[in-house]
Formats: sequence, C-alpha cells, structure tokens
Amino acid sequence: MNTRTVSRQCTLCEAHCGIRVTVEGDQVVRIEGNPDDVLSQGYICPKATAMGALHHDPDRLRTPMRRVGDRFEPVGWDQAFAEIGRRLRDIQRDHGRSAIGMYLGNPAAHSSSVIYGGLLRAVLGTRNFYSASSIDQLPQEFAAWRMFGSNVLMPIADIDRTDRLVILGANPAVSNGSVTTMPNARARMKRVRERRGSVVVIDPRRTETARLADQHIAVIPGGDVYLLLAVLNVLVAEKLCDEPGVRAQCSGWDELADTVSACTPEAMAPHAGVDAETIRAFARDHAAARSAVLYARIGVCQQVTGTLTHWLVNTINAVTGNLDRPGGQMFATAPVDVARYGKHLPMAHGAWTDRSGRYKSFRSELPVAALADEILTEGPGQIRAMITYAGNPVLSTPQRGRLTAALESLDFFVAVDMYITETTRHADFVLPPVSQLEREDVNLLFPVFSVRNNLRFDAKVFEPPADGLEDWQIMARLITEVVPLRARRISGRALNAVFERLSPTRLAALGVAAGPYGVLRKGRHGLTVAKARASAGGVDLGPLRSRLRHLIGTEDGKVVLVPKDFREGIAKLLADLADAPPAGADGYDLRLIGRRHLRSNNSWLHNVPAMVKGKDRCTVLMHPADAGERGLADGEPVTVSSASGSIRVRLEVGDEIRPGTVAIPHGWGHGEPGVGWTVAAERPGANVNLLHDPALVDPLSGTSAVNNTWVSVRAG
Ligand SMILES: Nc1nc2c(c(=O)[nH]1)N[C@H]1C(S)=C(S)[C@@H](COP(=O)(O)OP(=O)(O)OC[C@H]3O[C@@H](n4cnc5c(=O)[nH]c(N)nc54)[C@H](O)[C@@H]3O)O[C@H]1N2
Ligand SMILES: Nc1nc2c(c(=O)[nH]1)N[C@H]1C(S)=C(S)[C@@H](COP(=O)(O)OP(=O)(O)OC[C@H]3O[C@@H](n4cnc5c(=O)[nH]c(N)nc54)[C@H](O)[C@@H]3O)O[C@H]1N2
Ligand code: SF4
Ligand SMILES: [Mo]
Repeated sequence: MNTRTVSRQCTLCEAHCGIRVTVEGDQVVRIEGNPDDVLSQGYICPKATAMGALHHDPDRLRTPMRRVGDRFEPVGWDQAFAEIGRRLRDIQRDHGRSAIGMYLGNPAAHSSSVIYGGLLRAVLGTRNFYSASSIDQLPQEFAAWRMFGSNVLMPIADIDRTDRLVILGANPAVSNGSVTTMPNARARMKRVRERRGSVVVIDPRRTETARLADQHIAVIPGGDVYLLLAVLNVLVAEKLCDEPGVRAQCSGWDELADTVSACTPEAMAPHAGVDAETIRAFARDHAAARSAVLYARIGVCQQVTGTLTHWLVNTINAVTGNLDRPGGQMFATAPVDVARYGKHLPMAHGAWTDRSGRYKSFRSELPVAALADEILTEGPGQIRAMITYAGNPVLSTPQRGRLTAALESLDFFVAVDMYITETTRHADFVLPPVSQLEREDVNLLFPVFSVRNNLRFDAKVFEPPADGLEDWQIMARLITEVVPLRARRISGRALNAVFERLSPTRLAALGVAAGPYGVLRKGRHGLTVAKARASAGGVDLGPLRSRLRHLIGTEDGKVVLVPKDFREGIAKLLADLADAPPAGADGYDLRLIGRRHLRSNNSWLHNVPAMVKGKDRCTVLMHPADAGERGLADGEPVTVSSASGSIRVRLEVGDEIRPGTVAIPHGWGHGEPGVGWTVAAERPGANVNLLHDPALVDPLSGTSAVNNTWVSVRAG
C-alpha cells in the first residue's frame, strides 16, 4: 500500500497545531503532532484526529444540493450558480442591496478564503452583514479601537516570558487560547511556574486551567468589572504605579484616578463576589511582580460589561507598566503586518443601525442579536435573502428560537457549508467546499494574535475532486453572479479567469514578500511563502517585540486610558448598583454561564464518533449545595428555564462550580428534523442559546451577553 505523510496544521481552532497526517491509499490512518512545528512543537489535542474523520465522514456533502420541497437533491455547480445569481439579482433589483443579508461563521477565519468572503460582502454592499464576532471578540476590538486607535490592536499576552499570568474568563487548558494563540497552553502555564512565576485564574468555575494555577478566585459571573475597578483603586490609592512612566505612554491618568476613586475593595467586594482582602492582596502582588499580564477572553466578552471589562484589563496592564513590554501585553509582528494598517480602517461606529435603532453597526457589521428580527419584521429594509458562510447561527446565537422560523420565511437562502445543519437545512442551495485536507493554505490572521511570530504553510493531503471548489472559489463565483448590473458587461467567465489567478495563497505570497520580513524588503535572505512551505514546521520569526509606538493610531500617539464613553459606562454601572434587582428575581435563582469541552468545537464536531463517545457532555453543571437544596441528583434529567425559554438536559453535580452558578456548553441541539449529521442526531443535546435573551448585549460593542443569564433548574 502506498503510504505517505504530509505535514500541515489542524485548522479546527486558533492554535492551528502542526500535524502529520499519514495516509495509506486514500485513507487517513494516523494524525500525530508535528514536533518540528515552530509554534506547537508536537502538541495536539484530541480533536486533531477529527481532521481525518471529517474528511471521511459520509455525511459530509461532496456536491451542491438544491432544496426540492422538504428534501435536498444534488445539482451541478453551473446550474446552481446560474439559478442563485438570477434569484439574488432579482431580490437586489426589487428590494435593494440590504435585502440580502450575510452571516460569516467562525471556521471562515480558519482559511484565507475569508478574504473572498470579505470581497463578496463588499460587492453585495449590504448593511445586513453579521458574524460570530458579535458573540465573540468584538468587546476586545472595541476597547482596542478606543484605547489604541485600531480594532486590530487587540493586545496579546506574552505568556512565554511573563512572571505573573492572570487569566480571566478563559480556559486555555481546554481552548488553547484565542486572541493569544497558544498551542499547548498547559505546558506554557507550567513553564511560568517552573521559572518561579505565578498563575492566577479568575473564573466562577475551578476549570482545567484553574487546576494548574497557584490561585483561583471564584468571581461571581459578571463580577469582573467590579473586581478590576477595585484593583485599579488599590493601585492608585496605594501609589503602586510608576506614574511618570504611565504619563509618558498614556493620556488620562488623572481621569482614571478620579473614575476609580470610589471603587474601594470594600465597596466592590459584594458585586465581585470576592472579599476585599483578596482583592487588595491581588493588586499588591500584581504591582510587585517583575512582569505581569492580565489575559481575558470569552467569559468576560459575552457580558453586558464586555467592553468595559476588556478596557480595565488593558488599563491595568498599562498602568502597571506591562503594556508593550516582554512578559506583559504585546503586539505581534505578523508576516503580513495587518496591525500596522489597522489604524487606517474606518470603524464607523453607528454609521447605521438595525431598523429598531437598538443595535449600532461597528466596522460595517451589525450585532447578530438583531438577525432574526431583521428577517421577520416586515417593511422596507427587511432581509429577503441570506447567504451564510461557515456558520451555524441557529445553534450559536441567542434568537429565542425564532431564527428557525426566520430562515424558513426567507425568499431565498444560500448556505456555503459541507453539512446540512440546523441552519443550512433551511437553505435553497447548500454549496459545499472541499474538505480541509483537500486545500492548501497560508493563514495570515492567527500570526497577528500568536504568542510568537511565525509563518506556517498548510499543505494539501489529498488532491480535491475534479469538480471540487474551495470556499474562495465558491465566493468568487457568487461575486461574479452578483456584481452590480452596470458592471456585468465583463462576462462572468472573464471575471472568473481573473479570480483564478488571484488565489488566496498567491495573494499571501505577495503579501509576505512585501511584509516586514519579506524578500522585497530584506533581499535574498528575506521571507517567502515558499520558504515556509519548504520547512518541516514553518518559520519561527522570534518572540514578540515592543512596537506600539509604530502602530498606535490615537491623535497624540498615546494610549487613551479613559475613553469618554467608557467613563460614562462606568458611572452608569456604579449608579445602577444602588437599585439593582435582588438576586433571583422572578424565581430564576441561578446564574447560567458557558463552558467548552476538550472534544467539542462549537457546534460542528458532534458528528465525529470519537468526539462524542463516552458520557453525555451537554449537561448542566451544578454545585452539590444547589443540587441538595433542590433535591436533585447527579445524572437525572432536568429542565432549565429562563425568561426566554426552556431546555432539558442531564444534571452533572460537581463542586468545581461556584454555588449559585450553573454551566452548560453551547453548540448542541442537533435534534431538529432534517439535520444531516446522523451521528450528532443520535446524541443531540440541547441548544443553550434558547435560554439567553437576545436583547441582553454589551451596549458598546453590541456583543451578545450569554455568560450571565438568570435561570431556574427543576427535576423532569
Ligand atoms: N451560548 C454561547 N454561544 C456561543 C458561544 C458561547 O460561548 N456560548 N461561543 C460563540 C463563539 S466564540 C463562536 S466562534 C461561535 C461559533 O458560531 P458559528 O461560527 O456560527 O458556528 P460554528 O459552530 O463554528 O459552525 C460552523 C459551521 O461551519 C461549517 N464549516 C466548518 N468548516 C468549514 C469550512 O472550511 N468552510 C465552510 N464553508 N464551512 C465550514 C460547519 O459545518 C458548521 O456548520 O459560537 C458562539 N456562540
Ligand atoms: N475544545 C474547544 N476549544 C475551543 C473551542 C471549543 O468550542 N472547544 N472554541 C474555540 C473558540 S471559537 C473560541 S472563541 C475559544 C474561546 O476560548 P476561551 O475564552 O478559553 O473559552 P472558554 O473555554 O469558553 O472559557 C471561558 C471561561 O469563562 C468563564 N466565565 C464565564 N463567565 C465568566 C465571568 O463572568 N467571569 C469570569 N472571570 N469568567 C467567566 C467560564 O467558566 C469559562 O471557564 O476557544 C476555541 N477553542
Ligand atoms: S488545539 Fe486541538 S483542535 Fe486546536 S488546532 Fe490544536 S489540535 Fe487542533
Ligand atoms: Mo469563537
């Protein structure tokens, strides 16, 4: 048998770990970590093997599908694109550009095809653009934009060199880091301790990450903002900051001191759920460390205080002298230096809103919380057609269950996805790209957020089928179909020929050559994509370097410590504390947060038998004291209800969760009729987003606040 091994990456999550895929004939027989990979150094998590299983999955679509009644039938690409083009152009002509909505999901960012997704969005010229960002990292982008003048400047925790790593609202031991890409986060955290540094985890659950830490602070869900305000209060009151240093790098020191003056640990402790002494000691330890970094992610993004919390994270890093220095928060120098140009991108916050006026656009995107209403509410500006690309918003976004009806009500819906999912089952056409193992790629996005500068190449394991299309080719064909009627004199065929010469890998090669390490700047010894391709595990481009002064886009070149709207936000938050409703109002007496599992990846790995075998993972985790009070036993079926909806799951009792808090993972709920995930449908789990209120968003960034929902749990 013809056996061969190909080095590439696992593209399931941001870590993009280097893998070696061994193939016999046309079968993947082994997937191992690539020890030569410059970032992951041989590490993989159990999900990596799913890369093979996904490729071989009989449920994965290999041909375009067209809906006929309540079934799907295979259809040829040309026929599909011709009909899609006709329908989309008709809708644009009759109802205007914004009548076509688009949703971009998370896996799109895991291949450089996303460039073409962006191009399609631009060509559509719609105001109704949505993505998973508004239930993910938008608060970080928003805080970065206000403080550093560019949304791209989301700082990275330099965890490989820090003396004190503080993690809030992230569980990198499971997720391997996000917007601080850190494959093998466990080993990196252990190394912090080996070099006599410390690790602190702030999380309502004693997570897999917390178990590796020196200290775990079990904050109340949503309490981080108060905790961090109190930390700042101590830093200022006890003069623990290098004030002249801060003034040199930042503007607004006096306003900051003023903003936090009333936020003593004693005043904030009840709202943080952490006692005043712990907060005070935390602040002192933090200031005393040689270098220290706060790293925060999803757990604090998906909060009504998401942006404010990320602002405080960046602020504490800055005032303790840990911004833009080794061991603190830094900015990568990526092979295509997007960070350098970020300040020129228009953010146009509030350039338009949804029709209710509630949700503002940010970088030309509307919060996904508005999506179902924008489809269902009749009248001018209504969405009549949708294009989804690599996303499953029915499971991944809170819409009170209305997105199903909304998608079904559309005049037309095209989904670009390799599965019939809870979302794509409503489509008129499902267009599947080739499998991950059938494409080559150079991902230029994650090096912007990696803990070490690098460039790696993703090789193809299999040749794609003769009529297979990659995502970018599907996007290119959609673009040719919807280019404004005026410009349609160029034939689609001619336009396609142009696109074929501009594959993302070719564009990447150009970008890298012209980038900060590239041959066009550095001469013969400079970096090329070809060099990354020829190396066994990519090219290491060294540790992060101090460079904020070259990147910052604020007017005076200084970090804005107290953006005006953030100050107003804090003032309102503090004023609201006085008349906050009592805990457990309306009979909902538990706070619901999310959790991720090592073998699960958002909504789409549940069709891989090895990822779902063993015990049920879609459970509600509850503290024994809460279970005892309710007379509930481990393993029994329960109903979890909120003001928005109800779901049934099994109870899992464990003392790692803070009393009064429960946790359920998202991405489950595969029991809907007609879903093409046959393995997933056998163990469907329930859709936790049915419990979250879409109206609860971070008012600054519009991000869905799914990490602190009042629920009740009862037997049955
Ligand atoms: N309650 C709650 N909700 C959450 C979260 C949470 O923590 N709690 N987390 C949020 C976060 S951080 C995220 S990123 C979102 C994710 O939300 P989404 O991006 O909407 O959903 P995914 O589950 O990632 O679904 C990805 C879809 O893309 C398809 N796909 C996979 N690879 C490819 C590819 O290469 N090309 C194409 N065309 N399709 C592909 C899969 O088949 C699947 O249908 O969920 C969010 N939702
Ligand atoms: N195995 C696995 N890995 C993944 C994914 C996956 O689905 N599975 N998804 C990928 C994606 S798209 C992303 S965005 C990243 C996300 O990566 P992470 O941000 O690490 O995501 P989570 O593991 O959900 O960790 C969020 C943590 O926040 C905590 N939390 C909840 N509410 C609060 C709060 O109010 N305050 C504090 N301090 N903590 C809180 C939760 O208990 C949880 O431990 O992971 C990526 N990696
Ligand atoms: S952490 Fe796991 S899923 Fe993520 S890239 Fe690495 S091997 Fe793949
Ligand atoms: Mo995400």
